[in-house]
Amino acid sequence: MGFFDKIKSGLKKTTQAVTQQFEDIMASFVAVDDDLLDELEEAMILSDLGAGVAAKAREEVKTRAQHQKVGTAAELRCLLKDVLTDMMLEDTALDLSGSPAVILVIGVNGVGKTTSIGKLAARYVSEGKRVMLAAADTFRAAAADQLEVWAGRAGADIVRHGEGADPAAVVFDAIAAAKARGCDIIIIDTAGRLHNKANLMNELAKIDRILTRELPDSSRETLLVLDATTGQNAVHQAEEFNKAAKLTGIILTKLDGTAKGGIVVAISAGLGVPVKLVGVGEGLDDLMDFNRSDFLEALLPPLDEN
Ligand SMILES: Nc1nc2c(ncn2[C@@H]2O[C@H](COP(=O)(O)OP(=O)(O)OP(=O)(O)O)[C@@H](O)[C@H]2O)c(=O)[nH]1
Ligand SMILES: [Mg+2]
Repeated sequence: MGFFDKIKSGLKKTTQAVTQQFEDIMASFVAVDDDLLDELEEAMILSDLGAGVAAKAREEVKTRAQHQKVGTAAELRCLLKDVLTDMMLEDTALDLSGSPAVILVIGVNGVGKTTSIGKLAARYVSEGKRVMLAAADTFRAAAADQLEVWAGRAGADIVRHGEGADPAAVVFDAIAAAKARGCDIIIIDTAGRLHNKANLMNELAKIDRILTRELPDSSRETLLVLDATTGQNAVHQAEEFNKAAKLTGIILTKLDGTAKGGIVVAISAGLGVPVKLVGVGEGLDDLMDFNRSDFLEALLPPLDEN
C-alpha cells in the first residue's frame, strides 16, 4: 500500500468527521462570503488546526478567492488545499547521511516513542542497514524489555543497562558497540517521565555532549514524538520541547485513533518543525514518511469522489 492509500485508511476516523464537515460546507456553496468563511474557519478549528492557523488560513482563502474569482465548490476546495499546502512546511526526509547516523527520539510518556523506534528499525533493517538501538530510557526496567522485543522483531542490535542507570552511559556504550560492529544507524530511546524541564534539559544536554564528542561527524536527527489524539496538547508539548532541544522533526503517532487529523496542519504550519513521519497503527509497517500533498488530498478529497 502506498502512502496515499495508507494515510487514507489511517485517517478514516478523521475523514468520517472532518472531511464530512468540509463536504457539507462545499455542498451548500454559493459564494465565498463571510458566512462561508465563518463555517470554514469553525470546521478547521474543530479539526484541530488550532485557532491561530485557522484564522490565518481563513484570511488567505478570502484574499485568494477574490483574486482568483472562485465561483464553484471545486475551485474552493483546490484553493483551500493550496492555502494549507503553502502554510505547511515542505516534506523533508530524515538525514541519515552520517556513519553511523544518529536518531534521538524524545517525547512525553505513552506517545509512542518505543513503538516508532521499533518500526523505524524494522524498515532500515529490511533495507539492508545494520541498526543499533540504545535503551536510554532507564527509568523503568520494562522500557528496555519493550525495546528489546522490538529489536528482536526488527532484527536490530540493542545495548541496554539496568534500571536507573545513567542514560548517557547507555548512549556511550551503544556508540562504542555500533562503531565496533559497523552499524549504519543508532536510534536512541529516551524516558518520557522526566517530571520537569530542568531534568529533561540536563539529560538531553548530557546525551548531546556524548554524541558530539564520540560522533563529531555523524548526522543527527532529534525527533519529537507527539500523540495526535491529544490534540492541541500535542502542540503545547512541541513548543516546550522545542525550547529544550534542537528538534529536527516530528513523529506524529496514532493518526488512526483521532477524528481530528487537522493536528498535522497545526503542527507543521504553527511550529516551524517539519512532520517527518506519521504513525497510523500498531503494526510493524504502520509508520510512514510524511507527504503533505497526499495527506491533504486524503483530508479534502475531490468532491465528486463520494
Ligand atoms: N493506534 C496506534 N497506536 C500506537 C501508534 N504508535 C504507538 N501506539 C501505541 O501507543 C502505546 C504507547 O506506545 P509506546 O511506544 O510504548 O510509547 P512510549 O512513548 O515509548 O511510552 P513510554 O516509554 O512510557 O514513555 C502502545 O500501546 C502502542 O502500541 C500508532 O501510530 N497508532
Ligand atoms: Mg517507551
